[in-house]
Amino acid sequence: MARVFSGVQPSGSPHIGNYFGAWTRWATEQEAGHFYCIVDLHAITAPHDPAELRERTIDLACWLLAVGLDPERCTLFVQSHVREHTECAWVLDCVATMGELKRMTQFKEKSQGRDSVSVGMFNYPVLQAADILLYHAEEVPVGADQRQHIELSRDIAGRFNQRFGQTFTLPKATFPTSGARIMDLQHVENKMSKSAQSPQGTIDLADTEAATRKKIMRAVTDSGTEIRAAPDKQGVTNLLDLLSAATGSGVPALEAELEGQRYGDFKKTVADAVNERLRPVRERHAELREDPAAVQAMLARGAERARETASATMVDVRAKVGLTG
Ligand code: AQP
Repeated sequence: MARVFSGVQPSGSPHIGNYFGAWTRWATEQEAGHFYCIVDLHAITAPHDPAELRERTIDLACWLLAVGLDPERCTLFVQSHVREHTECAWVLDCVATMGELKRMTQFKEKSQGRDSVSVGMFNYPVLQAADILLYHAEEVPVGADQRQHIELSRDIAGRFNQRFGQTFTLPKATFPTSGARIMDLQHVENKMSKSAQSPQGTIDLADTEAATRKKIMRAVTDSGTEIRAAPDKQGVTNLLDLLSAATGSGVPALEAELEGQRYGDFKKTVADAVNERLRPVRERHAELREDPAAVQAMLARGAERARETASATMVDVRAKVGLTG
């Protein structure tokens, strides 16, 4: 079985893009040798409120448990609890190049329009490489937006191995068949995101069923009538992808099933499917929120387990690089 690592930032309210793009596979494929991480150090690369970050970290852990991650079957932990991540990132910073980091499209997008951009935001793909490489992950289940970062991790690992001898496993990204890139419901050219400008375009896991329905009913479509996936029908294509992710049916089968339906009825079908899928997750999340101390204790145990692997990797890395500590 492949070793797996994947992470999520506690940088905002989690949404259905996170859920369908990454988390559903985390829950269904989890087993020993899988590491799932709340990457809080990534969340401080942009301006943030410390109290909010603390609160969001616990809340995110509750969502991951609610989705079905089982700390007895996999390792769930918080990145900053395992100091080896930052140490490894520094070593990899000395292997990565400015040129390759400058090519990262997510950095270009996220830094656009900001007066000042932190060094952390620029080199966070290197910290992400450290996250993955510390656990010798072979597979990284992510949404399509992360493809370039995982390729960078692979390049950095290969270069390190060439320079210092075989140390790191070369990871590869894996993507879901549907829901790999859920788009914003109002601005369909942008991916759905925690930091989206319009809350109407993003369905948060924490939204009520009524709010979810309202957002889907108001989703941008087009002036046509056909329910089919096509490059000139981005809104409809996105809703079909969402329905496919929520129901497990393929898009061609859905197109055949929905033929002749009006957009309004189609949207109702999508809203019902999404709400149905999220109902048990939302209910379980509300229960877990009642005992934050238990969640914190579970995260401490996860960090202990993660540290065993991460510290063994760093012993090897230090020796390979020539550090005497
Ligand atoms: N719209 C999306 N569709 C499919 N997958 C998505 N993911 C994020 N958005 C979508 C996947 O969710 C996982 C965790 O993402 P993250 O929180 O670590 O970072 P992100 O990709 O930067 O997510 P956001 O929502 O866009 O956050 P902000 O706005 O804070 O940057 C990843 O596997 C990601 O691919």
